[in-house]
Amino acid sequence: MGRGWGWGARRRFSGVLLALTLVATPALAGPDGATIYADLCASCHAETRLGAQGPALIPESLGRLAGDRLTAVIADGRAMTQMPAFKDQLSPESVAAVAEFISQPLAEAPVWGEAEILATRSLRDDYTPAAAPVFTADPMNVTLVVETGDSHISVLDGDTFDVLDRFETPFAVHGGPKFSSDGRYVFVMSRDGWVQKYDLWSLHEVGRVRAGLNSRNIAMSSDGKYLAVANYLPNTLTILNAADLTVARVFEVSGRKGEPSRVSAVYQAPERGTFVLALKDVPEIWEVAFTEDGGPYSEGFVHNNENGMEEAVGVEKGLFARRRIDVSAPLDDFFFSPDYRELIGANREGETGVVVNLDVGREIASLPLPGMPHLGSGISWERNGHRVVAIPHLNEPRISIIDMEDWSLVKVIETSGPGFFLRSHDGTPYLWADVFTGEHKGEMHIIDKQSLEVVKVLKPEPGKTVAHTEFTRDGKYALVSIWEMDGAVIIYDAATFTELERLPMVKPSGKYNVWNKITFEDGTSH
Ligand code: DHE
Repeated sequence: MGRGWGWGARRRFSGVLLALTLVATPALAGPDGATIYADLCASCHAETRLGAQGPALIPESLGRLAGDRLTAVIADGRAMTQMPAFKDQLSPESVAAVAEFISQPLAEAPVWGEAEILATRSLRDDYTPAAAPVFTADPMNVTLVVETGDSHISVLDGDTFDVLDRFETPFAVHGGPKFSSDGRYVFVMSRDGWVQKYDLWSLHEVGRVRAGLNSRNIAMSSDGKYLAVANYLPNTLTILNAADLTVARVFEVSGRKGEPSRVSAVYQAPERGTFVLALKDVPEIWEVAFTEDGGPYSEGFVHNNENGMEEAVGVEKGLFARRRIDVSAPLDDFFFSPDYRELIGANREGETGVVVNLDVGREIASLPLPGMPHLGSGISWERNGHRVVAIPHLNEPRISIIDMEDWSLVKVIETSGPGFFLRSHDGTPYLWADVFTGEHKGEMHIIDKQSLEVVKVLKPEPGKTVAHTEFTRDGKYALVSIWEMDGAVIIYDAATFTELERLPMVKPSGKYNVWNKITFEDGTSH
């Protein structure tokens, strides 16, 4: 299930499989998942189940891969990966036993500190940094397409849509890759905690390191020096030096009273010189300074208390000074006002969202947001002199539009199904909203940003998942994924919605334009 797991090795295994299966299936006790795992799976996924050439096989990583979906992967293998099919060698009972075994939590929480992280760090010895881009295309209009089907990223020339390079990524890339502010380097994260650095001028990988064992997302500091990695396992925030992928700091994440917590997500707040993260198991937000002198927090964090009086809230100073902000419930997902003074957060199981003013360090408003709001996909723009934010809901066919000045609900736009991603651009009057699940998963809604009406529904490939849009630097073209193994990226004229071209891709997911990302273009994600 990963690099290095060859067919030869699999054939060597098959000769002894019958014996192994018999050993693993005593007549009375039934098959023993642990023994089968040790015999057949550990060579790729590690005895610890934390992953090696193949991905980690622990509940945190398996996520929604449970029940029939999990047994199907073991029995049938995974197309376009090194994961073989075991159905000819294991009985359905043995497959179920090993699925049950890998679905159990690890007996002990693994240690993953600086030493363990550094032991995984590898820099490519065939990499030489180029003095200038090795291609003639506009480096600011380069667009990356993450192809999750076979763990690759295609690097597209945003003018001609030619593929400049296609490089291998770690398995299961999640979230948006993060660019250095000059657009030269990009950092990619996988759910197993691998962080990969790639040089967009040289079109070459620089190296990779495993910053966590199960990770959520990454954030790049605006000065390009640090990369924060939000982890579920262990309960840490890892801060890497972006230059060489060494460890700058590992924060053990726990609440004021020492309660350990996973990190929901981390983002950079450039105006504040901080990383902002939410704790998933404790009702706290953290702000961590990334400037050498602690920037605005060089004297420690202060905030205005309920009486409007300034008071010190943290004694930490300087680089990586940390401030804790209490919230009423742990936040799964959040979004910021463009000046990063306000954070809009939600707990996906709740019915409301909250607005936290980061300057004063407390909640200032609540919002009606039922139906699993996906704030991480929120986008904002100016409408009638007010900034509004659009938020999709993961299990309801609607998009909420909120006024960011008085925090009122402006409109709920009905769509044909629950969506995952929204995208727009200053150069277009429309926002593009997908439907990710259900019978209408092939539909893309085009919504007028001023009237808030759906003006068109595109159905490029009925029955297939059509999702995630990105624009070219000028906003003239929209790139949309047909999110299937035999998928494609469709190039649309963003003004007429005419399909211009299809680029064949292997389960393309997110797409990221260098310019739109590094300039925080209105309508893009963090
Ligand atoms: Fe994501 C971004 C959380 C499931 C594909 N997703 C994000 C971000 C968060 C998040 C916090 C923003 C991070 C960033 O870019 O820095 N995602 C979650 C979940 O909590 C959820 C619902 C459950 C989970 O398993 O973690 C979830 N996400 C998924 C998927 O099932 C998707 C569709 C397929 C996959 O790759 O796992 C998926 N998420 C994405 C993508 C982005 C993303 C493609 C980046 C979008 C962008 O435009 O920036």
